[in-house]
Amino acid sequence: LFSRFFNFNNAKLMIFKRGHGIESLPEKMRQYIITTCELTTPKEIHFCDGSEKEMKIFIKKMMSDGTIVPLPKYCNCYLARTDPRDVARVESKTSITTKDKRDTIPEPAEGVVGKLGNWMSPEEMDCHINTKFKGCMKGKIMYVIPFSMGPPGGPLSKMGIQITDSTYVAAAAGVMTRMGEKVSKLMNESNQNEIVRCTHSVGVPEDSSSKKPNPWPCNPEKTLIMHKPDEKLIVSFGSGYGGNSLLGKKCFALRIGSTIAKSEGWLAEHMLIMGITPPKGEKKYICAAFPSACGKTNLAMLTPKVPGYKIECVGDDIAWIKFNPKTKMFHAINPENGIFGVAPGTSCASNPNAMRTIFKDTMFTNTALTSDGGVWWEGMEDVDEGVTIIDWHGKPWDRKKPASHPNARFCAPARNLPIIDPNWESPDGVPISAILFGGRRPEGVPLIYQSFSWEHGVLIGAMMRSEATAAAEHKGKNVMNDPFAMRPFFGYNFGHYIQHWLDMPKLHEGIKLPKIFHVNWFRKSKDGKWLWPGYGDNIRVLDWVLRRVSSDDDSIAVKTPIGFVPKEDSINVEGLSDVNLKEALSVPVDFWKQEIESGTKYFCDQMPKDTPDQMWKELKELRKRLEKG
Ligand code: SAT
Ligand code: MN
Repeated sequence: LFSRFFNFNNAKLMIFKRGHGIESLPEKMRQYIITTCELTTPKEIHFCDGSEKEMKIFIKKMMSDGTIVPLPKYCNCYLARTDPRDVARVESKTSITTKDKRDTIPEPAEGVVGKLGNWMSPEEMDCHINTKFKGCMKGKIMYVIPFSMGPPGGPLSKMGIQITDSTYVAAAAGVMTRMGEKVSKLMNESNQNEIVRCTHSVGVPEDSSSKKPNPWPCNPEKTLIMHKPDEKLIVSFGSGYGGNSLLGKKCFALRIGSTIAKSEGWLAEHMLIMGITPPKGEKKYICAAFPSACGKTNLAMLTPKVPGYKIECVGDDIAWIKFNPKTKMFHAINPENGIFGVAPGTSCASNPNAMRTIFKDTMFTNTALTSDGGVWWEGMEDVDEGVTIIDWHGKPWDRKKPASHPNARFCAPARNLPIIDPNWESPDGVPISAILFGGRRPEGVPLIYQSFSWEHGVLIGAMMRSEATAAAEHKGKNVMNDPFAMRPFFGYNFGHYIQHWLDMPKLHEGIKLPKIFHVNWFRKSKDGKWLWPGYGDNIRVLDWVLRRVSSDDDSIAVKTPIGFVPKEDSINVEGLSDVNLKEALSVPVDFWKQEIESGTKYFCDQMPKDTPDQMWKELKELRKRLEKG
C-alpha cells in the first residue's frame, strides 16, 4: 500500500501511531482511500486517531492559516468566519442517486415542480466525481477520518469513513462524531459493506506559488452534495459549511440513514431526544421533530420555569429509533457526539444550559467577535460597557446589518452539557413514550394537540408546515411544507417513507407505539403578539404530554376534529400573566378546512401516485370530522 501511494502521486503518509494507520483498515476501505487519493492527488495524508494531541495540531494549523481566531475570554474556544457565499446548506445542490428515479423522489403531477428532493443518475454522479475531484486536493492534506455514529460497536450504531481536505471539517468531525483509533479497530470486525464512505473536498486546490493563504476556500459555483444509498456513498464538493461538509450529520445520519432504516425496519429521524421527570412521577423520554432553526436545541435542553421538573438531554438534532424486543417499545439513540446549534437567539434567558455548555471546547462559526475576546450575536445579552463588536465579516459592526449571520453556529461536545442524560450513550438507546411534531405556525395551529391514532399521527407529520428559516438558502418568511421536518433530508421517495411509518405496527408485533402530538410555540394573536411565552414555559405543555402518555387521562382532554386538545384548566398557567390559553388552543374551523385543502393539494401535486391510500383515508376522515364541526 505504501509503495502504491508513492508510485502514484508521491503522497507522504502521515500516520500518527504505528500499527493503527490506513494499513489497519479493511480491504474495501483501503481501496476507497487509494482510489480517492489517486483521483484527488493530495500532497499528504493524515490518518486521524482522534487524540487530543491531534486536535491541538488542527487548531494550530487553522490559527496559522487564518481559518480561526482564538477566543481568550473562554476556555479552548475559537471563531471561524466563512466565505460569505458559504453560510448554510444548499438544498438545490443536494441530490440522491438511484438507478430508478422513482426510488428517490415521487413523480409530481404534470406541470408541477417536485419539491421532495433531487435525483441524479448514476452516470451523472460518476461524471461529477471524475471531473470535479480530479486533482482537487493538490497541494493539500487529505484527512482520513474513521468515525462512528452512535456509541462505537453499539447495536444501533453505524460506522463511516470521511475523507476531507478541510482542517475545519476534520476538527468539527472530532466533536460531532466519535472518531479515530477505537473505530478503525472495530471496522475490521464489521461487515465492510455496511461502512459508509464519505468523500469531501472544499474544491480549491492549493497552488504553491499563491502568496496569501485563503482562510475559507470554497467553490460555490461547483458545489454539489451527492448520495448513493445503494453503495453507501456520499460525495460532497465545494462547501465547507455544516450539513454540506460534516457528512456524518445530515448526509449519513439522515439521508443514507433513512434508506438503511427502511431496509432494516427502523427510523432515522430529524428529532431531538429528551428525558422528562415530573415532580412526583416517572421519567419518560420523548422525541420531537421541528424543521432546522425552529428551537429543537432550546427544547432539548429546556430549563423548566415550573419548579420540580427535571429535564435531561439525549440529543438535539437526530434520532435513530429502533424497536426493542424486550420492552416492546421504540428505543432511540442520538447518533451524534456534539451539538451544532444555531447561535443567534441563544441567551441566558432563552437557553441557559446551552450558555453553560458553549464557552468551553467550542468552535463558533460566523458569530460576531467582541473586543474582549468573546463572541456575540443577536439575541444574546448585551456586551459590557466599552466592549466593541466586530461583525461576522471581520469588520467593525455598523449596526445597520446583523453582527452575526442568522445561521451562525456553535459546535460543542455534547458531554459538556450540564444536563446531558446519564443514558445518553447507552448503546441500546432510551425508550420513547411520545413523538412531537412542530413548526413555526403564526396562525391557526393550536399550542398542542394529540393524534387519535398512529396513522392519524403519520398524517400530522406528513402535513407539517413551517416558516422558512436561515438554515438553508430559502428567502423570506413564507410557510413551507416540511413533512416530518425531513423534507431536505429524505434519502428515498417520501411516499415510501410514509408507508414505512405506517408499516411499523405490522413490522413489530406487540409494539407499544409512542403517542403522537403536534406543538406550536409560535402562534400569534391578531395584533401580532406571541400567544405563548415559549422556552422554559414549554414545560407546562410537556407536562400535559406526560399525563396523556401515562394514563390516557380523558378528563384532561377535549376531542376536536383535528385531535385531542387540552381542557383549558389542564395546562398549568400559574404565574403567567397575559396568556390567553383559550385562543392559543383554539381550532378555527375555516383555517383547518383550508389547511386540509392545501394538504390535499400538496399530496396531489407532489406525489399523486406515491401517496399511500391510508393517507387519503385519514384526510377524508379529518375532513368529515371538520364538516360535522
Ligand atoms: O447545517 S446543518 O444541516 O448541520 C443544520 C441544520 O440545518 O439543521
Ligand atoms: Mn437539524
